[in-house]
Amino acid sequence: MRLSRYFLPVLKETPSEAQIVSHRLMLRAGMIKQQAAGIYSWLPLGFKVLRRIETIVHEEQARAGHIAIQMPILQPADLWRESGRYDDYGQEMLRMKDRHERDLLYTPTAEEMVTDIFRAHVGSYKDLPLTLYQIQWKFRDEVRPRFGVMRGREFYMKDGYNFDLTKEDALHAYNRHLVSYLRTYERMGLQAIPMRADSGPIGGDDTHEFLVLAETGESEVFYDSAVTDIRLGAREIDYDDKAQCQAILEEFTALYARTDETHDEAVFAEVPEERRRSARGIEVGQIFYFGTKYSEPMGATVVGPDGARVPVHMGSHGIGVSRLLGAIIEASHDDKGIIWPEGVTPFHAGIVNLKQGDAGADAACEALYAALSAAGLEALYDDRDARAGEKFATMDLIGLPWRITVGPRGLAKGVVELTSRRTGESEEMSPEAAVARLSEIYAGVL
Ligand code: 5CA
Repeated sequence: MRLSRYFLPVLKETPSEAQIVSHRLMLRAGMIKQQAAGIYSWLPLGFKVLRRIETIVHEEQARAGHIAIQMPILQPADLWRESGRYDDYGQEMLRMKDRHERDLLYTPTAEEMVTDIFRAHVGSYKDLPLTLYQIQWKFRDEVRPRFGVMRGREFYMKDGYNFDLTKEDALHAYNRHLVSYLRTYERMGLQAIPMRADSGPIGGDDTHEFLVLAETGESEVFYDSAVTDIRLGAREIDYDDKAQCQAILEEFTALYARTDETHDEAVFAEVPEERRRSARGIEVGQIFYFGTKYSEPMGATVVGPDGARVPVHMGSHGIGVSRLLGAIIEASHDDKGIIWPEGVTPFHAGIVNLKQGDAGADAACEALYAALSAAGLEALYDDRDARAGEKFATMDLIGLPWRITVGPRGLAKGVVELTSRRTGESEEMSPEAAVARLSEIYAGVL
């Protein structure tokens, strides 16, 4: 993409309405525009990152054997009356009527609708296990929408639902989700710690929230500092292997890590004092096991091996896809702007032409742009007729992890400069070597 033809409405001033750094940077980098409290338009740069995050979520769901569907945003109230949640959900649910005076609602989550799909089409235990998920807009009329996409009213969420014959199978689905979420967040350059939490309006006994530690997080958390040393890394995972998924869950949840809802001072006191931490965290996902809470009242049953009909065991599992943009920026920025992890960056590299209009520099930038593209890498080429300082400031603000700087002085020596946004370190090399280096870096990431 050539910057002169892109739509990147960066702001020079720091917007006064934004209280936390990720919200400020998303507005300044021209990623989002607020349209009403907690409701945003996604501008090209923000939309691109949202799509990258969404793609990682889809890939990891597919790897775990989960199947994508898409359910409607507007749902009939009658379905929600069957579970009792139409009345229970309270003011967070946005309700409306159509022209025939039928009650509709904007989906805040979708347990009822997915259960309706299941009961219409699945009747035998032989069709289980089954996990269906979607990535879809949700609406919750939050009392205090704030911090930009972090607590929106309209937000983008991955919501998945497992259907199993037995509690044991459903707990395997729970474990499988936990493992796949760990992988998902690590690919985004994030450490999200599973913490024992409270189930709220979704209900159920077992639930973990995934928290990214950040001072601006809305949740208060208590943990053993040793949990921050555990990584999933590149280990091979067989999602059908119950023992392996259970072992990983145990590895990640053995140490104390809880949100304030389930915090227990007496148990916490058993953690060695020097490892006891209380901090703040951003909740980027949550998994639930709730058994037959929805399947029983809604008649989602299957014929079991002995011929009798039994309600299925279920759980639901969410990832805050739009919130993740805020969480990643909170975890990865400096005073100049965003620093995107390679896994989610909107462009793989930026090209800065120090002397736009200089025939040699222009030709070298064009050649570099073409070579990166041929290598499967997308560059943002700053071809504006602007000062070098302004170009650098824009690149630093929007946070591309790598920048290639091209100017007549370097070209005379046959070199360009490759700069890491994270470390600020620069290295001179031939344009071909820069392309090769970036190909190598992204080969380990894509
Ligand atoms: N049905 C379950 C799982 S699919 C569910 O709705 N879970 S949830 O309520 O925990 O939401 C899932 C994730 O969505 C949360 O972990 C959080 O990351 C994100 N989320 C929830 N509310 C908001 C909001 N107002 N703004 C942005 N993201 C949100």
